[in-house]
Amino acid sequence: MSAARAFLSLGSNLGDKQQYLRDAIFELSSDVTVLGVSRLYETAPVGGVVQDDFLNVVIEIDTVLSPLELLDRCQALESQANRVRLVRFGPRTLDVDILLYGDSAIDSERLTIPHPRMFERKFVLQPLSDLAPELVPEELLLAALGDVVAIGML
Ligand code: A4P
Ligand code: MG
Repeated sequence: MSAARAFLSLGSNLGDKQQYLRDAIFELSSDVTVLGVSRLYETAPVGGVVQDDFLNVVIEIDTVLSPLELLDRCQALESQANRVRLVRFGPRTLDVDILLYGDSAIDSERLTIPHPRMFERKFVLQPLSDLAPELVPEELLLAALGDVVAIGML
């Protein structure tokens, strides 16, 4: 299978957030090529659950994994980070979502690409625009939800 360029969103709002993000990228780099990492953002929680602020980044990768293989890999990273699913949209040590996979459009039981909520969320669009501004129209970025502040690099 030929390689595809994909974008992943990583978020954490429990424990040593920065370390969870670093570890996930380090782990991933053993089987995908990490092409870029956005700035690190501190972001207000979106989705209605009262919880601590998140740290969010977006990474760009080159991968020979299929979309479902990549999802399995992302979910394995979440389990490794001791993530326990208690509340939908609620606190988590690590959330890894596939935003875009080449120009694929997928709508299956386990996987929807582009990620269905990415275009309304500033914690996704702002870091994505660091890496690929051509993919993020200015109007969408302005209309997107949630406060985000760049706090440096991971
Ligand atoms: N799934 C379908 N499509 C995808 C995709 N493109 N990437 C399925 C990853 N997973 C995908 O996800 C539920 C199911 O979505 C998976 O089993 C997979 O088959 P989950 O990660 O288990 O559950 P979740 O994260 O609680 O739900 P979901 O729907 O992923 O939540 P979101 O939309 O990711 O929201 N606020 C800030 N500031 N920063 C954040 O990072 N994150 C969330 C989570 C809410 N608010 C936030 C943040
Ligand atoms: Mg998720």
